[in-house]
Amino acid sequence: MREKAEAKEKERKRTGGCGHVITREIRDFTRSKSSRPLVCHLAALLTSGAAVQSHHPAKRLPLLSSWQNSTLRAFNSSPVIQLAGSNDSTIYALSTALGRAAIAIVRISGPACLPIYQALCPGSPLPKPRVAALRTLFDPTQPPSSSTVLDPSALILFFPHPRTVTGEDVLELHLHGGSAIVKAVLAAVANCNISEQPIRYAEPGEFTRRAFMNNRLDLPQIEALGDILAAETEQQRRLAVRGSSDALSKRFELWRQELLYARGELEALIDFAEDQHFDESPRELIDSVASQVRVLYRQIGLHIQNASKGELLRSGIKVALLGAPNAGKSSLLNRIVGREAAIVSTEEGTTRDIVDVGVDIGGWYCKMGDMAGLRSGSGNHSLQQGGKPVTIGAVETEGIRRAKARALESDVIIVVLSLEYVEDSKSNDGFCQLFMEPEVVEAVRRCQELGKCIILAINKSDRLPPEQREESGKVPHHLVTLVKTLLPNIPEDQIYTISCREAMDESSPVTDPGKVQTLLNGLIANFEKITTPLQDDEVNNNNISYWEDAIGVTQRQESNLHKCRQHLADFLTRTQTHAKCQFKPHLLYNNPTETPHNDHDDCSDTDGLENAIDIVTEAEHLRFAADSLAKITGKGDSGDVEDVLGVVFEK
Ligand SMILES: Nc1nc2c(ncn2[C@@H]2O[C@H](COP(=O)(O)OP(=O)(O)O)[C@@H](O)[C@H]2O)c(=O)[nH]1
Ligand SMILES: [Mg+2]
Repeated sequence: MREKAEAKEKERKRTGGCGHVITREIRDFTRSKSSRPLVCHLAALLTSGAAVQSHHPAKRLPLLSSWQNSTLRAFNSSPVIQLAGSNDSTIYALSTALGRAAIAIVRISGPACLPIYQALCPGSPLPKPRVAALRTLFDPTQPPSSSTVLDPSALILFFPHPRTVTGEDVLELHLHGGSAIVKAVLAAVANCNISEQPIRYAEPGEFTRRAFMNNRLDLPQIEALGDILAAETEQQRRLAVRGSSDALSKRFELWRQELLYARGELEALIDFAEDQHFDESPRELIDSVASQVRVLYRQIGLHIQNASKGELLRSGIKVALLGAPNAGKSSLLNRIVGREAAIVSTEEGTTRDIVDVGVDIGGWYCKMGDMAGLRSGSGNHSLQQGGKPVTIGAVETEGIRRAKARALESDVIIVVLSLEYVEDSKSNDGFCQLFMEPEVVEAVRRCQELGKCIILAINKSDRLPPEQREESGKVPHHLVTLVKTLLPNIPEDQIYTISCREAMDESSPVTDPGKVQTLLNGLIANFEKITTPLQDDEVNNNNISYWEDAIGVTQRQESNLHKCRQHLADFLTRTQTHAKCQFKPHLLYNNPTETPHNDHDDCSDTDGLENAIDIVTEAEHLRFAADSLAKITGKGDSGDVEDVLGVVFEK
């Protein structure tokens, strides 16, 4: 039996772990200590502050706080990744926008920065590093003279490597921004003709790519850089600025190290279980690792949820204007965006398709969708609010279908109801009534079922009798009661009365005519609510900043977090399902492609053998999880940094 186990172990080592390729980090970790008992090995980690197995549950240090420092030291690997295109060429590009401007900046990066400077500014001393100096730029192909001047007073900055944006020597030429000057200087840089030092115009994203290659930026920071350049609203700017710090990258890397450490513990169990006397049973060790993995699992789950909140800031919050025809949806959109984005008409069904308008509301970017009004009716007919039958054509029917679908996929729904006049045949007079189209009520209920954020605007408040309007700042009680009869779950503080007509009156002495601004303030409060990060009080208690960083998780990072979490789930399911299983060292040497109970004859003395955990496979789940995190940061042995970079740089 022993011989068999040794043969298997030999094979396992040969393949780097039974076809499961043990990462270099793990192998170094486990093998470097192989001459020492596990106990010593763990004791060494303990002295360096690591969380190690303890008999006393209370003595166990929590994974997230205790694994941080020591394991980072133990595993700190910051591989220099060799990427295609990393060579000795010097690249240059116009870093400012094309077109006439006061200043244009040409940036040059690579080993030929100094020779290029000497060719453009012959005889002038190189400016002190990082100190701007005025220089005259000359055509490098001709002897310098007054007739070969390209720019009489350019500001030059030289940044010697490695502490530069790309990690290479960088030269910045701040030119007069005329397009002829820019063109002449770009041509001159290309003509510097420095032997054996290729100089070429940079590919899109190449400066950033070099920054990554030289460990000046990591992938999450590069993604945030894209967000910074694309930010149009205050919230997008804040999100991008947060992302540009390396806080998230450090967090992902820490988690990866923690998983490697957890795997290291399991691997050590595989390596030493047979030879060493453990004062902690394999079951206890696995339970301990599982409980730590569970904390990480929960934390990653929260990061995924917070990522979708960040996506609301990045891509915009989808807002739908839902209501019956003529309620004033298009009028409200126009009041909000401050221009006639949608056609306003008394003719019902004017808005047939969705009119999507991007708008910045209080710093939040929203995609405001004006849609066809919903109305009911059997067959092709519907009762209009005036009671007259109307025909709903095929186009309007499609518009209504789209409107309902858009509401269901929106983050926030503004339900526009309206106060309409109803003729009183007896008194030959009319009175004002809240109109609630059954189709609208039904659509709102469905949105409520999906947990959508709903805000209700009762439009045309100018039609209310003056005595009701004087209940300043409050929605008349009878209107709230009416709404509540059909939509009991709408909170009272989410009901507003507005008048788009009054809001149009620019000469009004009132500060918020028509109370559209009040409605918008309510909308902003909802935006704040839906974008506030979820927190886990057990992790980083009360540290809101930690969770605000989590909002910066991009879609690419989120999808890798999902994969990581799935592997952790697999690990937890397996180790929990087999909570009562037995462990035998020889099982730990099994080829993971074989099911453990294939070795019945080897383990006939083991109770509950069918339930035994194949520890190598479980350890593999942790490696896969760690690899998913490596793909986020571009670190480790995940091996597909090029693919990841491709995705990031495509943007
Ligand atoms: N009295 C009054 N009429 C309004 C108000 N808002 C909109 N309307 C009118 O209601 C009609 C329908 O407006 P519209 O915005 O096209 O409604 P939609 O079908 O919901 O998009 C138009 O004649 C508007 O002038 C308001 O606040 N007060
Ligand atoms: Mg309309």
